[in-house]
Amino acid sequence: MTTVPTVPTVPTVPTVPTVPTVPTVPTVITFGTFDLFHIGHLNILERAKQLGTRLVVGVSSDALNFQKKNRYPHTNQTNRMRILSALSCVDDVFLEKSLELKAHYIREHGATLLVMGDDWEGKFDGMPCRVVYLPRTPSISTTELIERIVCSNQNVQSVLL
Ligand code: C2G
Repeated sequence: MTTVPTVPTVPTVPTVPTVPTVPTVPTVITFGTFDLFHIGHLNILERAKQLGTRLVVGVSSDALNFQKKNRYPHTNQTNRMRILSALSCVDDVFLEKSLELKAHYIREHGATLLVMGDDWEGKFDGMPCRVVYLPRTPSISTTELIERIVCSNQNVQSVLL
């Protein structure tokens, strides 16, 4: 009888970094692709919402993602927007079509605080509102998830062949 190797288990939920103490504002804005939605995405959205009354999310379009990363997201923009809209911590979503339009989106949505993960530290300092970079959730990313899935799929294939 063939034994199927065990698929490596997903590590337990990574430690959630704490939110810096800043006064809350009426509208917080954040941006991202949020492809293959995972716990790191949920953590930053929940922490962003804690900093204000309303959280608006700019979801990078499929085309913008291709420009940034030279590949299309696995989940298309319509479904990524639907997933984000369904979250209780998210009040509004819109499509982010260009990185150059960030200041315009911030004004359009009346946001006074921009929240991003600290992998973007210093990148948005010239924006027309305050910017807070929150620590990323460790040990999880869309790229790592894809690698883990491919690896476990290869393990299963090698047994079946
Ligand atoms: N994030 C996090 N912890 C992780 C992974 C992601 O806190 N383990 C945060 C990122 O720092 C980012 C948000 O989740 O603030 C969305 O991540 P991505 O979808 O990877 O965003 P990205 O494609 O980098 O787009 O204008 C949009 C920007 O270009 C961000």
